[in-house]
Amino acid sequence: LLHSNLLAGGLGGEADWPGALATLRRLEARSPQGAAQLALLSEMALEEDGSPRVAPARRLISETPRVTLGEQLLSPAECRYLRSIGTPMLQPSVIIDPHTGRMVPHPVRTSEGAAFGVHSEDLVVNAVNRRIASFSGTSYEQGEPLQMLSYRAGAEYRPHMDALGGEPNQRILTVIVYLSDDYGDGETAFPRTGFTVRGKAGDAILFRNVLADGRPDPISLHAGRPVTRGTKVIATRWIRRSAFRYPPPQPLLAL
Ligand SMILES: O=C(O)CCC(=O)C(=O)O
Repeated sequence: LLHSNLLAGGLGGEADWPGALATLRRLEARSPQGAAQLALLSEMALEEDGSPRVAPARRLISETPRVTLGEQLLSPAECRYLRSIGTPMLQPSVIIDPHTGRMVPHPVRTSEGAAFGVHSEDLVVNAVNRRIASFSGTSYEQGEPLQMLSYRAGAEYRPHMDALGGEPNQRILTVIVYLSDDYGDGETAFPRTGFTVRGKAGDAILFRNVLADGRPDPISLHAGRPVTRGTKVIATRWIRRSAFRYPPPQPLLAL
């Protein structure tokens, strides 16, 4: 399974979607997880490289901030699948400490989160990421690992910007996909203009984090309002200006 993930993601070599699919098919009979992935993939209309054959529909729902809605970007089965593989990996969410650059828990973000990184980006997650790239008019390579966030009653993500201070390869765009909708309140809010949005499960929103000159756009300040009932689950993909690379391991940074 890991081999097929790496082939699809192009880690350690050129991305090879047909090779990744063939590897997964060989495992189908003895791996329920592989079979579940193939069942979901068979419902997607994909190009040879795993990207969608038809670009997802987009609708502008706010001018300031400029927010685009992708209705039913993910199917109910895809939302269920992401929740089922992400939930066992959930950890308390962290933020980047601006003074030390380290990831630390903080009351600004009381959700739990999981990242589908190198080892856990399976072919379904990979195809979802390629669909997000098509929806946002960017390349698959520009995206950071897909993150799942889960907010129980009382949890929130207070107003913040996704753009990073002093980062040359800036997070220019954010895509949020709603993976559940049976919860109270918990809207995504843009407090500078008062715009709020709460997608149905499967819907996605896209917004820009930087101005035309590349500096962080203050209008992109946004929050996940406190959830009052049930569990809100979303998937977020932060999209960089150019291809995203994992930072070098800590010991290299300290040299
Ligand atoms: O929970 C939300 O609606 C907002 C999430 C968010 O701010 C983010 O993922 O950057």
